[in-house]
Parts: sequence; structure tokens; C-alpha cells
Amino acid sequence: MLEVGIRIGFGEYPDAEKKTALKPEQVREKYLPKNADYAALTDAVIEGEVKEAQKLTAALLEKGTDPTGIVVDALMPGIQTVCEIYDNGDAFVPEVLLANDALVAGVALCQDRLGDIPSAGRVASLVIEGDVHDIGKNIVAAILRANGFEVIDMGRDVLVEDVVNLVKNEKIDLVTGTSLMSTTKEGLRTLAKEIAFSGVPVACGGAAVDTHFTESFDNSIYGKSPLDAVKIAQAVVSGKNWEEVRKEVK
Ligand code: B12
Repeated sequence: MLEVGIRIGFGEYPDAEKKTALKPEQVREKYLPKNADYAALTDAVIEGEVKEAQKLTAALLEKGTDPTGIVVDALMPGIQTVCEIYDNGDAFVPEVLLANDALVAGVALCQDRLGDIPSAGRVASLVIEGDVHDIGKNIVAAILRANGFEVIDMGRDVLVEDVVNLVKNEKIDLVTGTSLMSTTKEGLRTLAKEIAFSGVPVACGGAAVDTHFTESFDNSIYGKSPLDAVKIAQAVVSGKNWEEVRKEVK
């Protein structure tokens, strides 16, 4: 852990994906949806244009487009583009944050459209202690909501003891934990262990974790995409335990 911390301090990230070296325009092409209406919305997110993102999302909803499709196939490619460009050193923090604002604005409209759906179950979503990367967690929470789950968004940099208190005091079916850094992912192991007494499993995701890591401890299920989070939540609510869900979602 200390060694990893030192290497990161020197700007070397052991678990980080290998840089693609794609130019910003190539990254945009890679993620840009084929559907022209979706592509316009993706571009609005890339440019961090909040009002434009709201306008285009509203227009798609008006046409009867499925809100989950808008989030997954139009809004998400926009933030993925900006994050990869940033990761390649071709964008700056404010650009990521503006793109996130545009994403959140679009997601909010999709959620409003869904209105009151009978709750499919209760999920607590968080980014683990020490980690501020909450863009992915926000998408996961939005997609869970779009699929009828009540989501208690605990935010980012969340202490394990706060989750322990939550599962003790409220009826929670599933916790989703996100980690983007090798220095924070161990928090997910602690979390899964500390809440095992309650029978509530932890769905783990984010770029720092994978099946190999998640399966090195009990009471956890790995998920790659927000739709995996939905599958996991549905399986847990149907009464399956974490071992059964692990096999099912693989
Ligand atoms: C954007 C970003 C930032 C933003 C974060 C803004 C925010 N509000 O989130 C800012 C600029 C603030 C930032 C800061 C830092 N960052 Co940063 N950041 C990134 C970057 C470029 C993108 C992350 C992202 O949002 N991706 C897009 C989202 C949509 O993807 P995602 O989170 O993985 O989520 C998806 C899936 O994983 C999944 N998912 C997510 N959660 C869950 C949960 C479940 C249950 C399931 C099923 C699925 C699921 O669904 C999502 C949608 O598909 C990454 C590089 C990269 N390529 O990942 C570096 C990166 C994560 N950052 C890194 C670092 C080191 C830092 C800093 C320490 C830099 C510094 N020296 O200050 C600080 C961290 C401070 C802290 N304590 O957390 C490193 C981590 C290295 C490592 N492996 O440990 C990375 C990998 C960059 C790199 N190449 O080295 N960062």
C-alpha cells in the first residue's frame, strides 16, 4: 500500500489503464453515438453546455425516448469522452467538472420523467472513504433509480462506520460501493466485512476494482456497468444471497 502510494506520488499509477494516445477528436469519434439526436446531446456534455444538454434531453423525452437509453447511450458517452481526454492530458479539471454538470442536468430531467414508480427495493450508493471520484457513482445511482429502485445517495469519501449505522437503522437491500483508486479500494473490503452481520451485500464497481479483487473477500459482487448494478439489485431483492448473485452476474 505504502509503495503504491509512493509510486502514485511520483505520478506513476500502477493500476491505471495504459494511455491510448488518441487525439481528442479521435476519442470523441470513438464514443460518439451513431444516432444524430444522441450525438448532439453527447456533444453538449463534452462541451459542458448545461442549458443545451437540458434542452436536448427534454426534446428526446418529449419524443418518448426511454430515459435509461438517454443516460446510457447519449449522456454517458459524453462524460466518458471528456474523462479519457483529461486522462490523456488534453483537458483540464474545470472541463471535467463542467461536463459533469451537463451530465447531471440531463440525468435529473430523465429522473423527473420517471415520476413515482413503486419502489423495487432500497439501495445505498457511495464512493468509498478517501476517494472523491463520484461521476460513475452518480450514473449508477441514476440508472438504479430509472429502474425503479429507491437510492440513498451517501455521496463520496464515505466512512465505513456511516454505512454500518445506515444498515443498522434502515431497511437496505444492497449497498453499491465505488472506488477509482488503488489506494482506496481496500475500503470496499472493509465495508463488505463490516456490514456482513446485516446480510446486506456490497456491489463493487469503479475503475480500480475488478472480479479478481472483489472475489478475494466475502459479501461482495463485482459489477462493471451501471446495468450490472441493476441486475445485482434485482437478484438481491428476489432473495438471492451474495454467492448466488455473484454466479448469476458473472
Ligand atoms: C475525472 C477524474 C478526476 C476528477 C474527479 C471528478 C469527480 N467529481 O468525480 C478530479 C479532477 C477531481 C480527480 C482527482 C484525482 N484523481 Co482522478 N481521475 C479522473 C478520471 C480522468 C476519470 C474518472 C471518471 O469519472 N471516469 C468516468 C466514469 C463514468 O467512470 P467510472 O467512475 O469508472 O464509473 C463507471 C464504471 O466503473 C461503473 N461503476 C462505477 N461505480 C460502480 C459501482 C457499481 C456497483 C457498479 C456495478 C458499477 C460502477 O459505472 C460507471 C459508468 O460506466 C480518471 C482516469 C480514468 N480513465 O478513469 C482519473 C483517476 C481515477 N484519477 C486518479 C488520481 C490519482 C487522482 C488524484 C489523486 C490526482 C491528484 N494527484 O490530486 C485526485 C484524487 C483525489 C481523491 N482523494 O479522490 C488516478 C487513480 C490511479 C489509481 N489507480 O489509483 C486515475 C486513474 C488517473 C490515472 N490515469 O492515473 N480525478
